[in-house]
Amino acid sequence: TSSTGRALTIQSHVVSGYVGNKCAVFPLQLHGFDVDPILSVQFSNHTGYGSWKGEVMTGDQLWSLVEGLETNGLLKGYTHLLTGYIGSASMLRTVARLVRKLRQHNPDLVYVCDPVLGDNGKMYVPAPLVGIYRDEIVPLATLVVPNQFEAELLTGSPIASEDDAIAACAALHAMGPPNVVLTSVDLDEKRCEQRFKITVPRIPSYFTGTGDLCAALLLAWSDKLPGQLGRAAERAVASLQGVLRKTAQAQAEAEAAGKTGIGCRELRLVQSVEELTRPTVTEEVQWL
Ligand code: PLP
Ligand code: PXL
Repeated sequence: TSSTGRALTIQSHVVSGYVGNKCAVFPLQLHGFDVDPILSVQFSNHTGYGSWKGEVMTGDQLWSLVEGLETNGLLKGYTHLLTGYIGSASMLRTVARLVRKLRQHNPDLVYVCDPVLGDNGKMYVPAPLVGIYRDEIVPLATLVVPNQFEAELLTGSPIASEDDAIAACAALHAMGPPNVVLTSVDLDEKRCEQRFKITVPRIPSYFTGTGDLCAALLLAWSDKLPGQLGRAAERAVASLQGVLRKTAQAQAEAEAAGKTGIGCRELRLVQSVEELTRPTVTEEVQWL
């Protein structure tokens, strides 16, 4: 366990609402990490609103920050790197360079990679990013956390059954990462590389930022519970479900009060300190 973890997190920033770094920084701070955010985009709000304003960071701009940190000896202390939504090929290739540089400073750097490509059958980044994640990024990850659709894109195989999900995990392991967590797997049907699954109830609502929060929580709990990814995932899932239940309740209250804007759907993160730090585990790991 580490109370002195230092995490660099490269993800979206939204002024209003909770996705990307707005989902990662606060939970990681609650878990005792020094958190250094880099903003891969700075948008007014998440793209689910249909319109937004703001800027996308380029690979060159990212590298300039890296050089600034290095010049001042600030690149040395990182124990963790977390990456989420990255919108351009140049930025993603620069991330690969950055991982190698961070590992020169700290060979034990833990890299948690959410290979954000899309969800529910729809891509929301340019298509060439699939090959870059597969060939250049995933091989560098300590823990990779694709959702079902992202795992399908990265492995090139559809996931329709539990056997397919296990095969996808094996294919992702074969690319390099020692730890793999598939998220939001939705199947038609209802060993020392340890395999587990966690079955959770579907909360009938619509959320954004869940994947981002999930990746941050997996980072925090797997640091607290080293070598026990199943237990760590159990707590991450419990925290996530706690936040989503609280959010769904707030959404229902907003709706009852006649509010309909998409802003009412934002995660109630700041209101969920207890869920984030002391989750009640109700869905336990099932070992496969
Ligand atoms: N949606 C829900 C309800 C989830 O619990 C999770 C992950 O745990 C995800 C989505 C994954 O999201 P993403 O597609 O953003 O990675
Ligand atoms: O939660 C993923 C995400 C990240 N970054 C931006 C987004 C979204 C989801 O809508 O809009 C900018």
